[in-house]
Amino acid sequence: MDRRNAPPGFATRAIHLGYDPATAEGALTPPIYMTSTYAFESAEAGGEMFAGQRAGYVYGRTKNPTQTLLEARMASLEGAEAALALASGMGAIAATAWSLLAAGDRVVIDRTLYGSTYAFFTQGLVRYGVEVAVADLTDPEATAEALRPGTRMVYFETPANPNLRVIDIAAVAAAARAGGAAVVVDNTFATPALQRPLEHGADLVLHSATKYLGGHGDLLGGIVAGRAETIARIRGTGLRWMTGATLSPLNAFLILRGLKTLELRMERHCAAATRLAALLAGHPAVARVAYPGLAEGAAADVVRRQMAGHGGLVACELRGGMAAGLRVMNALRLVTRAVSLGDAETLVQHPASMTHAAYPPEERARHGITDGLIRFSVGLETVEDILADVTRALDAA
Ligand code: 4LM
Repeated sequence: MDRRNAPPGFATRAIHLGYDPATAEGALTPPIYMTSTYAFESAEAGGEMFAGQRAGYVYGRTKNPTQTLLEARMASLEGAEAALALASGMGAIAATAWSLLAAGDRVVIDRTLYGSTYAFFTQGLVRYGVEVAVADLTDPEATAEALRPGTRMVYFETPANPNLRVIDIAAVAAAARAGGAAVVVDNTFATPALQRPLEHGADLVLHSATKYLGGHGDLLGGIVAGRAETIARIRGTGLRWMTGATLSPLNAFLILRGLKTLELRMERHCAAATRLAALLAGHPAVARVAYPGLAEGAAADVVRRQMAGHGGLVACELRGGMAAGLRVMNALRLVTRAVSLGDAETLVQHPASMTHAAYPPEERARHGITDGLIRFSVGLETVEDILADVTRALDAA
C-alpha cells in the first residue's frame, strides 16, 4: 500500500508525535523536566503570563513540558483537540466533574462503574448539591428517559468495570445530544488502541493511565481529552484550584514510554484474554464468563461497531459461587492476587470485596456486580503458563 501521503499511523504517533531530538541535544528519548517552577524573563512577562496574555510555563501544578508531550500524544491517539494529564484516574474524574458541574445540575451515571468512581458521584458530588441519577445505559428506553432535558452530563465506562458490560457510545451520544448533556466516557479498559469514543460522538474521554497506558504497574496517572476549550477549563479550574492532582514529570515520562508499546501490548493482551475466556467458558466449574469477545445479540453488534479488539479483562462466576471463586483465587500460583489492571503481570481480584466494596451490597446486586464474580486482568506472560495456572486452580477448587 502506498503510504507516502497517508497521515502517520497509531503506533507511529505513539512513538514520535511532538518530539524532535534536535531540540534536545539529539537525545532519542525526550528529557524529563524535573522542575516545580519556571524563571520569568522579566517581572512584566511573569504578570502577562498570569493574566493569560503571554504563552509559556508558569508553575508546575498546571503545566510541565514532559506532561505537555504526553498530552499531545494522548490527544492525537484519542482524536481529540487537546488532553490534560493528571495524578490518577480519580484525579481526572474529579477535576472534570468539578470543572463542568455546579450545584443544581443533574448527572446521569451508568449503573456499573469502578467502585471509587461510583462513590465519587453517589456519595461525594451529591454533598455539593449535584443530582446524581443511576440508569442502565444499555437500555435505550431507560437512557432516553434518564437523559431528559436539563441533564448536564452523562458518565459511563465501556467495557464497564468489573462485569464488562458494553454500552453503545453512539446511541447514548445521540440521546444526550437531544437533551443537551455532555457525554463523558471512561476508556480505561479499551484504550485508544481498541476504541476511540470521540469518534462515536462522546464529548470527553477519560483514562486511568495507571492501567494500560502506563502498562507496567509502576505509577498512577490520569488523562482527560476533548475540545481544547473544555480541556483548558479543566486545567484552569479542576486541576489548578479544585484538586491539585498534578502528574509528576517522572510519571509523565513513564507513561510516554508505555505508550510506545501500547498497540503491541494490547494485541497480546487481547489474544491471551480471548484464550482465557474460551478456557473458562469450557470448564465445568465455571457458570458464566463475561468478555466482550463472547458478547451475544445487540451487545455483539455494539462490540463490532466500536471496538477493534476485545481487551485484556475477563470476569467469571464459578458454579460454587463466592466460596469457590475465593478458593480459585487462593489456588493460583503464577496469577497474582491484586487489584488494578493492564500490567504485564496477570492479576486476579474479587470485585465485591475489593474494587467495588464502596457499593452498598443491595445496589451491587441490583447493578449486576455479583458476589461470585472474579476478575482477571490478563498479562503478557507466556500464554500457556497463564492457562495452565488457571486450569490447575479451577480443577483444585
Ligand atoms: C481496579 N481501577 O479496577 P486510579 N476508571 C476505571 C478504573 O478501573 C479505575 C479508575 C478509573 C482499579 C483500581 C484499583 C475504569 C481504577 C481509577 O486508580 O485513580 O488511577 O483510576 O482495579
